[in-house]
Amino acid sequence: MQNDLPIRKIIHVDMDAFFASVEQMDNPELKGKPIAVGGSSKRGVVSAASYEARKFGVRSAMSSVLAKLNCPELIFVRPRFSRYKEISQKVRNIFYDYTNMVEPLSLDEAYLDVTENKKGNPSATLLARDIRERIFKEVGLTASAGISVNKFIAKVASDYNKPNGQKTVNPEEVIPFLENLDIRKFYGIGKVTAEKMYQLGVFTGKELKSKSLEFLSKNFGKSGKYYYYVVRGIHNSEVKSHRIRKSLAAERTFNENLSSEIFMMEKLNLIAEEVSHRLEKSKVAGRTITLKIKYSDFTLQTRSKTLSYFINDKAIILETAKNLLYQEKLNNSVRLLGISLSNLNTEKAKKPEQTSISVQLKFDF
Ligand code: DCP
Ligand code: CA
Ligand code: CA
Repeated sequence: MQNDLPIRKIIHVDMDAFFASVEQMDNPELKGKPIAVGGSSKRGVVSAASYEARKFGVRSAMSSVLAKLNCPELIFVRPRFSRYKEISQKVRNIFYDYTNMVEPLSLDEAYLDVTENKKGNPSATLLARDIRERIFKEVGLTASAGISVNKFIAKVASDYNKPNGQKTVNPEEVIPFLENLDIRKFYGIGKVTAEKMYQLGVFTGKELKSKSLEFLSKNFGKSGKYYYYVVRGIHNSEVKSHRIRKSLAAERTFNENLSSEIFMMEKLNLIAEEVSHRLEKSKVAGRTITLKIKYSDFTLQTRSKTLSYFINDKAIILETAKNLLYQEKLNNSVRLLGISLSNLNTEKAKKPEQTSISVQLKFDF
């Protein structure tokens, strides 16, 4: 089925109602309610709908006006992309505890190749369960997963038991799974293509499989070839992990803006501990310590110090971060503190850099 290639173990993880779930988590008043993330104005569109809102037919990409008609109780919430990115990063860091072969597709989903994995666990199904559990415990959100022999099937399968579920398509189940699959569920087949398939009498994988390569190429161009092979369980695209870890960071956003030094020290202590713990776990050390300070007016400041040796030790990280914090007066009360270690010993050696301060304006967009 996979030609001569060894069977791979691929997990596709996708967060449930991502933007909407983040908003419900951060604002308990929204829990259990139909909400839509997006603008409520005449020209607004829904980015994400909570599962409560979906019962009323509210969907992503729907106009806000129509959404409100479908669901008069609908509550609109403005998107906060920086928060979604922050959570996305946390989720990704969990993935990297399992494998370095992680290919993010968007903020809320990624492919993982766990054929070889850092846990030495041969069961991709159990790994997926573990990953989802950790996301829930550490981030507070639910995710769904698909597990199979290639990216295409894993992606399709992650939708199967959504939300908060997972589906494994074992090697021997691949062919029947694809044959029974509704053509609309094929990843890469949108509404327009599905319509065209219908007109050609193709409604399921089985019917798609009955068409020749020539026929599909003639009707769908280059994509025809892709359809021809994926429906036969052949999809050799690798999980493309672009990232070699360049830095490792931890940060905390505070519910209230901090101006007291005692509180900041307490937080810094926790953050240093987390960074150090993660460095040890990943078996890396770094030479550059960067302190990130986000002020209550959302301006962002980073201050860093490069040492002449590699460290992963909490005491030194904390000491350096403290010095950086005291190095210059704070501009305002603080809403976020973070520490990152870069110049990791997994990279090629570089020249030591000067202590630097950079201030940049950053808007949440
Ligand atoms: N998104 C968007 N506009 C769209 C589709 C999605 O802004 N037209 C954003 C909001 C979603 C996020 O991307 O929360 C992830 O998109 P998904 O398609 O994965 O949908 P959800 O995560 O919202 O729901 P599901 O539980 O079905 O995955
Ligand atoms: Ca999702
Ligand atoms: Ca998604």
